[in-house]
Amino acid sequence: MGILNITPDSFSDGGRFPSVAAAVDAAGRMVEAGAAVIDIGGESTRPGASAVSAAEEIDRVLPVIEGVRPFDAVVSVDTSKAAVAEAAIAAGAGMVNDVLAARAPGMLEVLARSRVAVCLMHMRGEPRTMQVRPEYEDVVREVAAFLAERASACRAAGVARERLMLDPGIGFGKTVPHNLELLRNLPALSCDGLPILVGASRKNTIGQLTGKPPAGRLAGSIGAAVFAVTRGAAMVRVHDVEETVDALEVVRAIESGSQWRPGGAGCRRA
Ligand code: 8Y4
Repeated sequence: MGILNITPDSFSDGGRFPSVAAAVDAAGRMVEAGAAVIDIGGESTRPGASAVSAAEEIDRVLPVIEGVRPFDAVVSVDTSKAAVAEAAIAAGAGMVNDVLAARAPGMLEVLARSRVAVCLMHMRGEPRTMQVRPEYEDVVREVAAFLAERASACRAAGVARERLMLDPGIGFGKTVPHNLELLRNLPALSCDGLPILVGASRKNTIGQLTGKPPAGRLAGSIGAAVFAVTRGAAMVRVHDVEETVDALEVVRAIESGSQWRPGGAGCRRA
């Protein structure tokens, strides 16, 4: 899953609205590099980021969804708002990536009325305050219990289990040790075998471990992605698709006893 943030400071062409063409180009490069999913988000979830109205979020993401839809990848909309999810689904999104795990008003109903895939992510607290001394008695059990409860809520609302993915929410109300413990225990997070998505790319935990600013976190992020996939993650959410796909392809070739042929296309875009 390649990350495409559509906020006024990303892809800005100087005006009030971000450049749709630049965002669509970036998505095309990620698909070319092997992304199966493009995650399009119009609201920053960073601590201290200002809230965005549903109408503003729709204005930001809809033209990009329409531009990315023709590509050979699933369009995911990164939103917690029912109205944004509904508009994105109508515009062709095939997945809703919801950091609130369908707790916002109307979201369960929108998801139930659709046929899209859904990622349910764990967040402790809310973005503004979530990093203020997060505490758990047993982070793995608590995150697993939350994800199981949200998966049940979705199924009770009419979302088939085949449409669900779970995500521990690396960095969302967790210390570095919490994040590492979650990564070490991915299989324990998967309530009856639902696929797991992991997003650690360039996050603060990678920075803490390497001492690097966000721009220097590529190698650390690849380490986390490779670890997550070898420990059972079905998908990783990353900024650097080409580099991560290369790393994962080498790992896959080694693990499979190598189906590789010189000069072949490898497994990329299989
Ligand atoms: C540098 C780079 C600093 C990235 C901070 C960040 C996840 C997610 C986000 C995740 C799922 C982020 C929308 C936070 N993280 N969705 N979204 N899983 N499913 N921060 O881990 O990337 S946004």
